Amino acid sequence: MKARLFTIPASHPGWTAQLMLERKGIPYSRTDLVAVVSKPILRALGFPGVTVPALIVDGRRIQGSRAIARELELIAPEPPLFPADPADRVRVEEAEAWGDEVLQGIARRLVWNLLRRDRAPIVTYLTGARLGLPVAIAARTAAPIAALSAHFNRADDAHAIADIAALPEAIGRIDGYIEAGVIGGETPNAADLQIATSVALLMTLDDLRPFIEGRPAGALARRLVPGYPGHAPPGFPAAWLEPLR
Ligand SMILES: N[C@@H](CCC(=O)N[C@@H](CS)C(=O)NCC(=O)O)C(=O)O
Repeated sequence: MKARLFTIPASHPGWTAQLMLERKGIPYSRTDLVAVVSKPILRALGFPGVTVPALIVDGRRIQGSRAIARELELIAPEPPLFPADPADRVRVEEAEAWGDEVLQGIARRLVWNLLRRDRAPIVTYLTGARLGLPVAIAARTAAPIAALSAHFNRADDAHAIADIAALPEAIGRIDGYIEAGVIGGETPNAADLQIATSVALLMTLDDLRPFIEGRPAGALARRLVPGYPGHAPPGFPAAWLEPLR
């Protein structure tokens, strides 16, 4: 079996796809694309959409972290990413969908909002990147990429303020999933791997980490996603962080 994963450096759903491939023991190669430029490249590679993660496996093109989870489950059923019990599976799929549709966006917008105002930390998010060009050069082209990414992802200040205000509920929800045993078990499921990468990305921000790291959600991310790249010093206006106090 031949698998090739296309992602963007420090992409949280890209990291989810990687963790799933690794858990399944599927050998793969990884190509990191520069954000924004990734869109036409993915089209040229024959993918229907313009986002990562995107996977070519045995000639088939699969795009999206949730679609990839299901494809990998078919190709390599062990260890499972979904519970065998139908009711448990519904709960895991519901948590996974929330992680994809809600939590991912919160993390993505907050990071791009911060990097748009302070570009210095961008280089840290490129740690270990397989871009095919030196990280220092990629970092130098980062200003327009950060501005465009913030624009495409609607990472404006109004969204960032709302996203920070939504964090207490989001982290509480993850802690609730852990307490209910939906995620956080010994064998990570698709929802674990979907949610933990977004939490890991949020914890790269010094402004947010203190609010998350002592919580079950933070411990889950540390356990499942060690070594997530990126570190940004405080940068949000203090008033925005009021909901976290
Ligand atoms: N929610 C989808 C979409 C993922 C998504 O939006 N990925 C971002 C990177 S985290 C992307 O490809 N953005 C395009 C860009 O930044 O140019 C998934 O889980 O696969």
